[in-house]
Amino acid sequence: MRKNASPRQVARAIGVSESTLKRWCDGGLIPMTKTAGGHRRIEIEAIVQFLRETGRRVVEPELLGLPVSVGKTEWTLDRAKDRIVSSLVSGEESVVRQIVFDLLLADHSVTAIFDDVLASAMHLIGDQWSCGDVAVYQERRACEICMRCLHELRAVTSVTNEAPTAIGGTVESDIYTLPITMSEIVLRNVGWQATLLGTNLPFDTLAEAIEKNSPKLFWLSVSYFMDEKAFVTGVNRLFDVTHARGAALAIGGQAITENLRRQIQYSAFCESFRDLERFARSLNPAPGSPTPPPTV
Ligand code: B12
Repeated sequence: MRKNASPRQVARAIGVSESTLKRWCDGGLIPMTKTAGGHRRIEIEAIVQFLRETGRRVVEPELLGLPVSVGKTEWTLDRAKDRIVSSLVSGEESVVRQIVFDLLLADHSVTAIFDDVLASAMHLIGDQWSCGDVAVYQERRACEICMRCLHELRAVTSVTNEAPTAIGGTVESDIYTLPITMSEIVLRNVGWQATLLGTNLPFDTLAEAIEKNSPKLFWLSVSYFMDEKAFVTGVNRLFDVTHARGAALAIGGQAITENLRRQIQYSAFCESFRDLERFARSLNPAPGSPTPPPTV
């Protein structure tokens, strides 16, 4: 994915005249930067936000570094999920990228894309793996394709330096990358300076990260752990460290059972990324967004 483009490229990509686009930029509807040489540049992230808010269609997406087939198909979340399952299993990465950006540009929320499409798709692939219809390499390739898509989505969700900070990771022996990466993007999308520490991290270093960085929010994704007793002790220690700094601990993940929830302390248990978004907004209400431009 490219980082920015010229007004001429953006105008062609969204099917308007260059003078109209420059008027929108000068009117503050689309943030714009200038190079040292005084040339106007527009961040792809700003165009994606503008298209989502205005519902305008992209006509030449490749000029923005997006898949050439983006913006030509209307998707329901269910139909998108089914198409993504078959594309992930067969390794058709460009189809997965196209659908994810179609949904994003059609202004589906990031949490809907994660909870209702990508996570559900991976659940179905897990079921197909467990009954032998999908091979291990297909499941792993699907994870890699999803991760590359997530990195592109992360590239179009930047945050300001004033934003409150959040750090997160997974505990020792938990090597699942998708849920923790999705959590980071969900938090960045609602205005948090969220940084993913990584997977498979001992409790000692997670506690040290909280002590050294004093985030306002610490999040844990738990898909797997080796020893329940050590896990419970570890999470309660992290809760004490965050609580002592007036920060919050949000936790989620399919390995957190009802029985486990009764043994661990946390500020919020999140069944889904929608839950995480709601909790993150309650800690840091988002400022009002700008009004959309008149149709031309
Ligand atoms: C991909 C995958 C792997 C990959 C992961 C690779 C990677 N790069 O991440 C690898 C190879 C690591 C793997 C390993 C194993 N796996 Co596996 N894996 C899966 C699979 C197919 C998808 C997982 C995934 O990413 N899902 C997508 C995420 C986004 O969904 P999610 O985790 O459910 O998250 C949702 C909620 O829990 C919540 N959430 C989750 N985390 C968080 C965090 C926060 C902060 C918040 C707010 C919310 C939240 O929101 C999400 C959206 O709704 C699942 C199938 C499934 N049902 O998920 C099996 C599955 C989880 N694996 C399973 C098993 C058994 C294993 C192994 C033990 C197999 C083995 N014997 O080796 C090992 C464990 C190894 C280890 N140490 O971790 C079983 C678990 C059964 C059980 N309940 O215990 C499953 C269910 C497969 C199956 N159908 O049997 N696996």
